[in-house]
Amino acid sequence: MAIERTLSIIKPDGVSSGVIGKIIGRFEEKGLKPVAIRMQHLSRHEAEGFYAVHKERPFFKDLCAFMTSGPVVVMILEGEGAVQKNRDLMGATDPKKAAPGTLRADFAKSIDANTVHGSDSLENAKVETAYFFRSTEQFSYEWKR
Ligand code: IDP
Ligand code: MG
Repeated sequence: MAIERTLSIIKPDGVSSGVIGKIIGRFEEKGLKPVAIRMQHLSRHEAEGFYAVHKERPFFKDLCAFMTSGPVVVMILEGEGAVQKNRDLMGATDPKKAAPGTLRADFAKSIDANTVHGSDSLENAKVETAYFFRSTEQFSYEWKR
């Protein structure tokens, strides 16, 4: 499988409940390496731009309000099949439906406060990683391979 890059966000609930380290630990255990990372309090403009694909959905306003309610951790994860691997580790959008052992089953409180974001396709991963990080902010493990 190809080496991919995907965007992960630890949402405000994950940050405030003190599980940043546990979440990143799970990624690293499964071979997803952070190659860019930053803590940031999103502005409304930044959140609305990021979630623009959902702007017609009924939950858009609440989603943007939640995502700007406190700091988040944005990061790029690199690894074999990183896009799908990250989605598998996250679990279903609604934590009540997320499989046991997934991040959302273990840490999320509700469908709004569902702890993590992950790109849902390689195409979206390219757009989303570029939304938050310039190429000069992305580390490369090339020299180790
Ligand atoms: P995903 O995060 O699992 O990819 P999306 O469908 O892309 O799910 O939705 C983006 C985010 O919007 C979700 O993570 C969740 O926080 C929120 N969301 C999605 N559907 C609902 C809903 O029906 N009610 C409230 N919030 C929702
Ligand atoms: Mg999504």
